[in-house]
Amino acid sequence: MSYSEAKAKYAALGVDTEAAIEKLLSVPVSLHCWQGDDVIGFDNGGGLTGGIQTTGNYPGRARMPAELMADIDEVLRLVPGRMKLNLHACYAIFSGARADRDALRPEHFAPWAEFAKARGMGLDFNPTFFSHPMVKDNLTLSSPDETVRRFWVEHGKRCVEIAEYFASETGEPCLVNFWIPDGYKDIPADRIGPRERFKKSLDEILSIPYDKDKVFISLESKVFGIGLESYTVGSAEFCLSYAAEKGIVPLMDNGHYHPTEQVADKISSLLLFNPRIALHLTRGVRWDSDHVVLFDDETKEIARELVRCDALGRAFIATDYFDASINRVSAWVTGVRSVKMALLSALLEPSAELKHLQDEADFTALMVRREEQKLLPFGDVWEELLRRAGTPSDYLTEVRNYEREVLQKRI
Ligand code: RNT
Ligand code: ZN
Repeated sequence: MSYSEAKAKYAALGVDTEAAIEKLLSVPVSLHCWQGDDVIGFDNGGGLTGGIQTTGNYPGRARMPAELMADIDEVLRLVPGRMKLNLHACYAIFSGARADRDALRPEHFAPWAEFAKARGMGLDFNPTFFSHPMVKDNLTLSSPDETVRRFWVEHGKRCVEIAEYFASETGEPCLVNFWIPDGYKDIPADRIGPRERFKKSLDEILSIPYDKDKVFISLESKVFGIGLESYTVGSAEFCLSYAAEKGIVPLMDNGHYHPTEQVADKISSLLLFNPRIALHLTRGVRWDSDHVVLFDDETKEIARELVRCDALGRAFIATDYFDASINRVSAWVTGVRSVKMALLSALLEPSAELKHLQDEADFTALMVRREEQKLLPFGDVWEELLRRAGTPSDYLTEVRNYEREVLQKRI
């Protein structure tokens, strides 16, 4: 079927495909830089800690800034619409002397600012509270060791400054997301102590002045990590309450809840109490495994909620996964395209009619209409969008060429 026929089919339901395509192309998705190198970065010995894990050893991992940047460029060529780039502090680039995490400065990220500016992209940022010797007994901002705690508070402050630099350089707001791995493998004897210290540390970090129109600080909760199964300092309750009290942004990662919990269902509640929300889109398989995001029911329902709640302008949308078992560029592209496909399909939903059926309690018709919609020619609208964005449709061929020309030569 051609796009014009698809357009007519959607129009019959009152859906404007032109408006959907235009809207989708304008919504930025923040690309996580860490899919390209298995969350290793450039400032440490290469071991990933913090209760997260990449699995697989597919060849071609980016080992240095130039390789990671080249891979990101390849991804950008293969995904349509607006993008931001989401960096972690461990991706600092040192031209001269190295700086530890508590001494990072904007200059250590100047090549990334140049990279983003040259591509017309905004930047987001994350302090890195893992893969570092100052993580003591699996604790950072909640450590009872004052030297450790202060080191990480300093790191947090430096990262807020770097986020402000990114925002000034790119002219786009920068989301700086705080996630700490802190927790215990076994049943703690003191649950409130670490949380008190975490709260105090965050208060200290937030005490530095920053431009609230340019820098948005978010806090990401979690349920558990590997080796940290019994207790997580930054739990959902802690992070939501803290964000609400301080007026910062709550961030939900859809891998960070019990498997039957749905982030899609949580979005509306957060939107009623927070001007902004942030999301990490991932795919947990039985646990927070960070598989590549797919165009699946979970992702589609999250996208529908964002659209139905008219929240695309209030949500910071980012990807967050790491698969080292397949071509990493392909993993990146599949995940980002899935997010964008989910958003486009949400924009193509005749939501006014469905809401009406719900309010009329006509659940029979609601079910039938929803099932019918699954057969609409979504693929033709997506193909048209790719064509307009100048994005290749068959990205597997492109990825294979890149693998042959570039990735295989890294061995
Ligand atoms: C870990 C969190 C966190 C990280 C990144 C690398 O479970 O999801 O967001 O994945 O910061
Ligand atoms: Zn995350």
